[in-house]
Amino acid sequence: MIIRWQYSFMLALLIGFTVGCESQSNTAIRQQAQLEAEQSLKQAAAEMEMVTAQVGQVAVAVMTATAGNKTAGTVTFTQGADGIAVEATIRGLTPGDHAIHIHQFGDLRLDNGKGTGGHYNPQGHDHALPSTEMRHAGDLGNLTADADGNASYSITINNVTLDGAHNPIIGRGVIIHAKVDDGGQPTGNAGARVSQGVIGYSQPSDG
Ligand SMILES: [Cu+2]
Repeated sequence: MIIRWQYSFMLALLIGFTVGCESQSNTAIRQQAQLEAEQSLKQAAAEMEMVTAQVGQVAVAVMTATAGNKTAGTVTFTQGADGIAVEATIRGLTPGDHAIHIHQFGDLRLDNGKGTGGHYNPQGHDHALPSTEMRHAGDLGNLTADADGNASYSITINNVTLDGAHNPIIGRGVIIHAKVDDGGQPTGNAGARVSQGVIGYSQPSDG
């Protein structure tokens, strides 16, 4: 009799314990799943916010002449929803076409522009003009100077970001060359570097 009572008691305890554990662990799993779902939602929202924040962000390269040249001006990079709008306003060129590239380094210590290294090409593509999608990330094509040596050039690119994960360009160099970029290998036969600048964050305008 006593044995049977003890046995029933133990059984009841065991069942109670097992059920308790199960419901406890189910609750824990549910809570964990909920937590994870909330976290991934929050992360997605944060990423969205970051992309939205980057739209409208502007970077600028102030271009100065290399030794023996007088080519100068500005190149701005504005992040839009569909890519980066590049706008160059340059003076002091010889009339005609001139290559414009993003080069690897933002190092202007050499007065011949060579401190900026080669073309910015993180994906290891062949050199090409912007009409070719697979090209150096820094291949911006050519700007055309008028008879007075002034050039305005606009191009929208989506193979780089200002400071995102994909081919970031902030802190890198911009070079304008003496000659036209003919799209040839390895770097378009564009000749000497007549103007150099570094891509930096622009001061937000008050307006
Ligand atoms: Cu170049």
